[in-house]
Amino acid sequence: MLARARLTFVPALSAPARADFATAVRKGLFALRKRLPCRYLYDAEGSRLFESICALDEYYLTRTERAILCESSDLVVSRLPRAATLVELGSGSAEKTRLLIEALLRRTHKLRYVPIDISPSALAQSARSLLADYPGLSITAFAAEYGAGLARVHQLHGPKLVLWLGSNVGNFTRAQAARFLRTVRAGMAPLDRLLMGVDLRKSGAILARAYDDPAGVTARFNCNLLARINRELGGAFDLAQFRHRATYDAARGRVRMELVSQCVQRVPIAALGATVAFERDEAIHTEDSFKYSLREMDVLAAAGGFAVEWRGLDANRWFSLNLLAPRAD
Ligand code: AVJ
Repeated sequence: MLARARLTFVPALSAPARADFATAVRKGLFALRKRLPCRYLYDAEGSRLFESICALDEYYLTRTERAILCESSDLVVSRLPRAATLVELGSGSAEKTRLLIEALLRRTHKLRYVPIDISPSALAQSARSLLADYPGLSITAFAAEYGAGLARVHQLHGPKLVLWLGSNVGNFTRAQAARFLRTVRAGMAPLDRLLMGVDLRKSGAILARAYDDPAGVTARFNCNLLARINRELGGAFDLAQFRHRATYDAARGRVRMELVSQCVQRVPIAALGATVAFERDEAIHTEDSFKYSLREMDVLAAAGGFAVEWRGLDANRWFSLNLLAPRAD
């Protein structure tokens, strides 16, 4: 009961989420090159599958970022004003966030945490578990996409640390990432900081295993997008007739994920009143994951209006944690 008083849960403002999904599916599957926006991967089932990905040995990102955070959360926190609010974009399970919450609570006994996530189920679950573990914590949770979430962040008073972990930036093209950072920057005061976890360029073999694991968890995560169309829009996708494919384009520093039709097929989608036709080997592009060199990371920070104040790396230099300070301009 006490926990409830410390939680404010703000559901998504736009009620017609289903209509958005239908519109995106119609637009994406009737395009010449089929594609679906990756944000729709994260319904309750997709968020659960993503957590399973994070636990895979092959998916080095999560444990590597956690290791860097483990070593450096006190140092990061020491650079912030005392009363800072902790904001997180795409908080998911917020497991790694605990390291920062604990570091902040070592300095002050009260802390406000403002997680923003597209998945209401992941948000509610993580909030409940954090409140149970940290009596000094209060949470204002926003079930929102980045755009709507940022508008909320801009309304917050007082100093803040904004977290954008897990290399979530990878879903954006480099140009979109710079634009997004400028939007984040616009809502920040000089003493506010952005802590950004970014996956680095590395050998294609390591990336291939990370994005197409032998146990098939990533394949299930990707295929869940078709299952979601079946569930929510009355689609008739036979998941056995699609294959997960992840390819690394080293020149672009981009892992691309697709669902590849294994045969010529037609798939009715009731809510659209339409049928989608597939050639054999025709692909639906579902997600990109861009990787950065350290120099590209510097360029991105500068393009977003930030200076890299501190950077943490693992011994392999597979992942980077970047503390960004808004540049005066
Ligand atoms: C959540 C976007 C960081 O790109 O590594 C993992 C998503 N997709 N495996 C990533 C993902 C397939 C993940 N991000």
